[in-house]
Amino acid sequence: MRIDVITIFPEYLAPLGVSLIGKAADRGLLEVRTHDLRSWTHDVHRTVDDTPYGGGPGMVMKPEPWGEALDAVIADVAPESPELLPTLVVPTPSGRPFTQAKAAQLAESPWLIFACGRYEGIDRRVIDAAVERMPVEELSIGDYVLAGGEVAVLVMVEAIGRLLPGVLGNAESVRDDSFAAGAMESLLEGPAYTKPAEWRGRAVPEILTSGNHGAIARWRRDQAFARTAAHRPELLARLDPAALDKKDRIALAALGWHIEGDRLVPDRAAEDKAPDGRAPDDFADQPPA
Ligand code: JFB
Repeated sequence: MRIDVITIFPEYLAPLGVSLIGKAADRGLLEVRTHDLRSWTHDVHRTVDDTPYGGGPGMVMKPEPWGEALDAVIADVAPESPELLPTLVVPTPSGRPFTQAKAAQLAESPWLIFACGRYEGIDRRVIDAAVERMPVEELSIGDYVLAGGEVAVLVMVEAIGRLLPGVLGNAESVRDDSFAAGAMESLLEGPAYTKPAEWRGRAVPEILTSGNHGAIARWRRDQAFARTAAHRPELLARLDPAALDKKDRIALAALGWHIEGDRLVPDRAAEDKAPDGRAPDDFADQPPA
């Protein structure tokens, strides 16, 4: 996979040369090129922003440097594959959610271009024009506001990169990850343990040292249900009951969830809330303030 990143802060992308993604690049599994947007400006101040039409706070990124940057990066296609069309990824707080499924989809693309905005974002016409030339994905990494797209690109490239063939060792399969398509699609991973078997008086759960691989898999799945019920109950609500076996249903019943028609629902949705609106986990240990 080839990845181009256009930004006014190329040094912000330095982490892509380190660790998992850096090693994958060293091994030729992906190629990351970062580009300074200001190299496509022509004024002495290398201006990339201007005041917003219609007024309002902040600045907006000017379209001209972006247009020239995208023209240049797209034209820099490898001679052996002249028909190759990149997908343009634009991180933005108003984008569609960047999910594990989206990471897996983008990992299938041979060429991604990431456009990092700053200020209040990029002039809309840049994206509207790009849509007529290539697939464009406007994506958000979560419901909070960053100061620019660079950190979102680090997040997305790491999530995509670890899915590329050969990047993870066989020992670190992505199959059991939280959100992985299949058995973990709507589940969070349970706890992990390593040696020593006892640390500061705390023993590793005995089942994990039993050597009974069937029982261990069952215990791990039960732990995943418990973790998901506690931290992300809305994920349990989208589990497909048809994909649940008898032991799954027993584990979920113990956590206060049952099947109603073709949906999984909490036993007592309204009553599960404390009168002051706190979730059960919040009042388990402490009295109300
Ligand atoms: C991404 C960005 C800004 C508009 C823009 C460019 N989940 C996320 N939160 N914030 C961003 C994001 C993603 N992906 C994000 C790109 C840009 C934020 N900004 C700052 C602030 C307010 N409104 C500029």
